[in-house]
Amino acid sequence: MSPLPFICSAAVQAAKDAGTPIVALESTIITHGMPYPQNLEMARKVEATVRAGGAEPATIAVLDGVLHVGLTDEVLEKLAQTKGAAKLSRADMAVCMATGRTGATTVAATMIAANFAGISVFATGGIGGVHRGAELSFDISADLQELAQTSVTVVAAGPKAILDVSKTLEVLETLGVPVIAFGQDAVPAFWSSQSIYKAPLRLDTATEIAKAHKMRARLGLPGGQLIANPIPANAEIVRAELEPVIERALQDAQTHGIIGKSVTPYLLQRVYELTEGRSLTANIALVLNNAALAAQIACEMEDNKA
Ligand code: PSU
Ligand code: MN
Repeated sequence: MSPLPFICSAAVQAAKDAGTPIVALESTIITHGMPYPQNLEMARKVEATVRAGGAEPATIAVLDGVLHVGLTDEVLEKLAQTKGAAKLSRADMAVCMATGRTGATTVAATMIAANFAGISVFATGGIGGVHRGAELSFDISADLQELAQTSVTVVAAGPKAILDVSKTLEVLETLGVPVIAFGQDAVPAFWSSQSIYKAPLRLDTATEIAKAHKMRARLGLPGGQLIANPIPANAEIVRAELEPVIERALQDAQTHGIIGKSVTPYLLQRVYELTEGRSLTANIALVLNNAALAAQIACEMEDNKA
């Protein structure tokens, strides 16, 4: 057994031994972000997309107290149907492991595990950020702090549109996190490819993204990069259509007194209901798109090791 408190799946271990690039994947999106069975379908397709891109997927979760880097299909299937899994961020991981429980990793916790396992690229849907009304609720995702301190390049479709995108960008700037739009000037907004905000940085190739990641390390800068990869145009729900839906979901959350960790899963579920499932179709499309780019970046990281 590994002296470090995590286990690599046989496939991930083989990739490590062979020097195959690896892409980390989170599990909260499976347990708290999408309903079954679409979550399982999504998880499988994301893994297949990473493989098609020449990298090995490593989905991360804590199962009965053990941190797993890479899940077998059987485990993935079980996790997708688990009702009581905890949602693990930086604050929760150690307690979950110490008490032998099962939990899914958020962006923050997945970054910690990936870094620990020597994986530098991670694909997800959207990162957590500053919630609307945070000036009153103080609800700011731990994902932002994690990006500031853990050296993993995270490929996402921008901050989730349920958030305050402008405040999220401000906090990321304060924390010194590079927000890099991929192939366009605007920050993408999760279900929509465009927001009204110009991204602080833009890169157009996976090669440059990998180079920038390594340059940060050479400069001794801690922390990762956020690659904001727009949802493909044919899958997006445009902003004008989505905004009233988000407003309504936010009102409902307030009426029902939803706070803390439950806010994001509640809002995603409510937007899903209010768009009659279209938000989920878009969510799956953007995750797949991010997985493909993450695989390219991971391959580039390996190529120019120097
Ligand atoms: N991306 C998705 N769906 C999700 C998430 C991301 O497409 O459910 C999850 C991620 O795990 C992210 C979390 O870290 O939502 C943010 O939660 P919070 O706002 O409570 O920090
Ligand atoms: Mn929160």
